[in-house]
Amino acid sequence: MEWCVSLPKVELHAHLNGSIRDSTLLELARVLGEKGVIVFSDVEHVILKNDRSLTEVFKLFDLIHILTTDHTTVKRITQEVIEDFASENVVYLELRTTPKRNDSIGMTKRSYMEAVMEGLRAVSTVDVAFAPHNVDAGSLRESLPINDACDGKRKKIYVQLLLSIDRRESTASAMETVKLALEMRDLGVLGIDLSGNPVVGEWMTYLPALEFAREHGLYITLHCGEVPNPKEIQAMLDFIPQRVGHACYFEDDDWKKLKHFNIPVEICLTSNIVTASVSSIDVHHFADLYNAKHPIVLCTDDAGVFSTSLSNEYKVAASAFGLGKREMFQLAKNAIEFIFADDGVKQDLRKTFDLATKKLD
Ligand code: 6MZ
Repeated sequence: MEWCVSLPKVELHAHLNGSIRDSTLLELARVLGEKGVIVFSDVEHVILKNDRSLTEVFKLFDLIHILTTDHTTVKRITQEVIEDFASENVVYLELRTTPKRNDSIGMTKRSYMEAVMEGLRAVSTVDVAFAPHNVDAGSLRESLPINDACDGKRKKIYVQLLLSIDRRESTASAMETVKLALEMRDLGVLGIDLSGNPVVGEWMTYLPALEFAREHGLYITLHCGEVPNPKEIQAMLDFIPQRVGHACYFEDDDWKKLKHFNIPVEICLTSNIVTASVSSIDVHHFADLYNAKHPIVLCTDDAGVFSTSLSNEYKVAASAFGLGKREMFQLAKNAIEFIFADDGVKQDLRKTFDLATKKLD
């Protein structure tokens, strides 16, 4: 495990509200319990529970969203989540979150995202770098913090943002999120994710917003095949997103299409096993995709909800599929090729991995 922690890693599928520390959730629940908004003892065991079905996971998200409603808390969790990823040597993080509107506390999708940005700026344990849209590699380097991960003094983590569309949203609401993402490109927003309870909603509802996003140059990743839904899986693959998440319920035609379009897959082992989207680790599609050299990247999904970390996901892969250190290093390094940031960032990350090769031998 120690080795997996010291390995530099790239995290491409992490939901902000799913990555919160249990201790923070409990603290927030206690405060709301004291205010009489919730009954703490009812909520405590839900937070600490380990096994959760997919249905229970989405109930838990409803609870988490009650706990994290206000701007101050959104800022806090963003800061903590970034610090947690950085502390286990994640060197590049694409953090995704659903912009939320809550009229009762004057929250708009934009003000929610501004709170996220404040959290990003509040990180103090590491240098946070991001690559604004349309900046060439040369000037990008100058815009980065002076301290470099390579100098051994302070760590650096790239943080880029993806805005999520929740499957409960209408076309208009999804469109609002895409427009917000376009407005926030200079603040490190690179793309759009479609997520939320996979048994809710219809692909055609989100399609206009996703097409609009693509026309304007945003990158797109879709939760695809988290439950059996053959028509939707085919429609999503025909859309040719830049990446898909999960791909648990794919059939032969789906694998063919995925491979034909060479679409990278964000693999979330612990999440898939805990929610029983895959019945056991030894039948997980990681093995087939890995052996076929299809582009894949190990991710956490919801490190808080599933009590995992990216280092742990590498450890799980190593023991389940017999990967050695060299294979794990290569797997982690390959992920650079599937990030949504530009070539300047990729080059910088390749250097970070090359330097780490010597230390990790
Ligand atoms: C689908 C998921 C998910 O956006 O509020 N989310 N959507 N499948 C999953 N697999 C278990 N895990 C998380 O983070 C929480 C939201 O991310 C999505 C859900 O919409 C959830 O409400 P944010 O920061």
